[in-house]
Amino acid sequence: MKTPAGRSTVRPKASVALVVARWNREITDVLAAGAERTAKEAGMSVERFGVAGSFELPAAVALLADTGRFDAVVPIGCLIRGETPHFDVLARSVTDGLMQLSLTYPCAIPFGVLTCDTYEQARQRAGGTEGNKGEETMEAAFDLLALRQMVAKAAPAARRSAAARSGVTSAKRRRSPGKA
Ligand code: DLZ
Repeated sequence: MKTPAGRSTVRPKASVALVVARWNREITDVLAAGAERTAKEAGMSVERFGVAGSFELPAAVALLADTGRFDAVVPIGCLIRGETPHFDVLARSVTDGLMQLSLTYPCAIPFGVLTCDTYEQARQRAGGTEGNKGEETMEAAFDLLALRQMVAKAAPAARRSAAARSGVTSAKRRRSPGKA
């Protein structure tokens, strides 16, 4: 499923929601553009939504995932360490919130939130020396989508072999319990 470069070769046509935090907008706009470009190049449709800051990302992701309209919901944000503990509190709660959602919903939910000590570090990760992490975030969503597609294809075969192991044939399954 992966090329030597580590990129998923399976590119299912998919519908993507991009949720972009406006805090540190000069950074998040570049990340979002990278993510959107990557999705569109793969033939996916993209709808873009905005929230005030990274704190609002998990709530927005949950709302969008609940609609059932999207194969992937991709949060984009940028947290930069300040002089108060705010950064650590936000970084932890946003990360935990998004992780929890990614385990709860069947749609692909990658992590597109930069957590940087300095603005310069963020800039280097938004189209600078460290690349564009928005593109990488979208690629991560592709991998999850490809995995989902693979598992969905494998599921019927897995059920058949499990049934065969337990001696249950489809004929037996079709009989009503009373006639067994
Ligand atoms: C309040 C705040 C601070 C201090 N720093 C950031 C940040 O670096 N990146 C970010 O995305 N948002 C920040 N916010 C805003 C919060 O995420 C949130 O939007 C507000 O507290 C309103 O709920």
